[in-house]
Amino acid sequence: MRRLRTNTALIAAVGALVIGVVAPVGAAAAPAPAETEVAAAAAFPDHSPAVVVGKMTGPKSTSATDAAWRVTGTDLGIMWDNGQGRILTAFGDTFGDWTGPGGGGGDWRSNVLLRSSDTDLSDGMTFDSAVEDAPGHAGEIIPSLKINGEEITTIPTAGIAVGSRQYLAFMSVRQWGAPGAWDTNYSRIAYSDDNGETWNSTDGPQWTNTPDGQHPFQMVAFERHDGYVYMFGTPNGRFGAAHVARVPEAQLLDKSAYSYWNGSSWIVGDDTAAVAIVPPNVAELSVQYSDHTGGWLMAYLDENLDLVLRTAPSPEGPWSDRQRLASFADFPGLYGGYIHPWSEGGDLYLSLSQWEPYNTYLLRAEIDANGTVVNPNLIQDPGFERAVDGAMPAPWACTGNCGVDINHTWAHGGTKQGWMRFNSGWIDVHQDVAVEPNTTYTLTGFVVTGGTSAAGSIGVRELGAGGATIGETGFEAVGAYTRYSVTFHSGNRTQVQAFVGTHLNGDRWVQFDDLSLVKAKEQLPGLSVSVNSDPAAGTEVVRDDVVTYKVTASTDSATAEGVALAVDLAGLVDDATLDAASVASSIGTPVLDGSTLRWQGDIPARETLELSFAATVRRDASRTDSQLVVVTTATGDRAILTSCDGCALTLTAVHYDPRPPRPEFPDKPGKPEKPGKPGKP
Ligand SMILES: [Ca+2]
Ligand SMILES: [Ca+2]
Repeated sequence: MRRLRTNTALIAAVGALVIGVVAPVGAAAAPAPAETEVAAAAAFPDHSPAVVVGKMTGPKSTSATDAAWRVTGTDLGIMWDNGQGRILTAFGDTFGDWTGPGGGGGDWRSNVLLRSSDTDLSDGMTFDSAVEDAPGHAGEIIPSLKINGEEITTIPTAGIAVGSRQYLAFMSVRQWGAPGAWDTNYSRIAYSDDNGETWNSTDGPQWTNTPDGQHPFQMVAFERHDGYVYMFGTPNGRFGAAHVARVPEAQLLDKSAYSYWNGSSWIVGDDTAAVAIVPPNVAELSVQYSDHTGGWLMAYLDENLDLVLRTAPSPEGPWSDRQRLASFADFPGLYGGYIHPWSEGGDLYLSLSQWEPYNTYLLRAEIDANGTVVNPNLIQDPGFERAVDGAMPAPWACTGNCGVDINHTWAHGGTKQGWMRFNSGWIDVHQDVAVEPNTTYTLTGFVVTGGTSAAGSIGVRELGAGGATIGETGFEAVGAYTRYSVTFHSGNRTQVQAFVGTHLNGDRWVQFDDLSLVKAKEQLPGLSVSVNSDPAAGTEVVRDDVVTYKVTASTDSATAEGVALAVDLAGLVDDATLDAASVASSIGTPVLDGSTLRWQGDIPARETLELSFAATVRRDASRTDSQLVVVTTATGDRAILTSCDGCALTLTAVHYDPRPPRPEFPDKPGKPEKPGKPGKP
């Protein structure tokens, strides 16, 4: 159907790729990307820096819009602040009975409107209400004739509030054409004085398309700034340039009050004066004035079918080079990419559409104060969309039985997701990730499970077989796709292995999709702990031996950090006697709490806490479990544990002293050896 891309279009788009490595804007001022980022970009062309935060619409979406309002398949998601504490979000052609792939199916509405008061976008975007035409059914807010060749549909392109009035620009689409092409009749502004519940879609200003189909304001983007509403525009379809007009915000419905940028000045009332401010191909653009950069941001779908970002000091430009936010390679069939108006402080949230499964996703990218895209997703092929068949694509790898499903009803995003399945033992899917040392990161993924319940986890560990876990978060029986996150600190590492894994108590499967590993917004200090004993772990000891233990803890913080240590001695004092007088620490005072030695306090910057104690092996040690086990756990008020060497430390008590007898206390002679078998003749 309409925006469907053919395979030919896809191949042509890939062949025409010109962006290459993401180009920084204002290169002189922009800091060089970290080496790991450069290496990642070089190793994996078309990598998408933006991450999937949540699914906005349809089945498995954050607010289950399919069940709530019969919004099962939809696209676009054009968002604006209604000036009353809510985000209004307009969607395009919407189907209650979606048959896909792409737009199509029963219960068709040309457009719908959902409202959101969600201020925490970091965990996805929820919707509170919809404009309904029946309970539980989102209604069409702008009617359309639904006659092909006359007016097949009416599609929202931009929204803005001025005072308590809501304005929505829409295009009257005469007919859909070849991939990326369609013909509009006109662009018009509808308005609502009841928070979007009802709309006047007939009386607002209208920009009728020209006979050649190249009128430059058929699809528009709105942004308010300095008393004006700026209206950025492109012709119908995806192959035109961007232009800009502006109108005093109180005169938004007065077409004669609009002025058009002609390259040097604003020309009132003459839309033919408008010149291109961004060259083709610009589609489905979205523009925001950013307090973070003190400039303008423009997101749109470019001719490579990537979602890109440009920045400018003023609406008319000059606009920077493109930076990729999300690629066709990672998000096949992507389009749209509308900026959430509550994006701030370097967070750039966008609604991205995917043709299959014909729904919208909340993406997050991060920009610095220059508008340069920074802190990209370090997971490659995060949604498994680069898989060419059912095999797990590199750089993903499996321990055990795993693969990729190609089925949009199973995937969280796009049409593919990872799976693993088996009956017993442990299985996991993993990817090595280059990281910067002493840095806080967050790993996130969407997981759903089935079959016999068992403990699973998503996390990071040391590279190599049996690598120690650095950080993880657990899951068991997960009935619907659920978002799991774990924040960890890289410590002294330059690589970690991200994984999703599960134990198995019987037939069990786990599906997972849309993983991300990014630098955390809040950088936290790392806490390193190590435990040593004398004699060392693994040594055999005998009665009356004295074992001394030393626990050290330090952080990489520039300030004092609150830390709590718990040294569980239960596995020691059943075999040895703690020498209470030996308990000492370099800072503060440890407390013996039952069989747990606790220390709590602040470790000053650049200082190391040393906690020590000693125990004497009892005569009956070998008649107990013979294992002298000391287990140490550590937590920080802010600091994250990065390593815990020797935190499970074991020595073994043996009955007979394997060493030569000491002359002053000779052991009893042992049993005489049995005579050996006589040798064969
Ligand atoms: Ca939220
Ligand atoms: Ca996917």
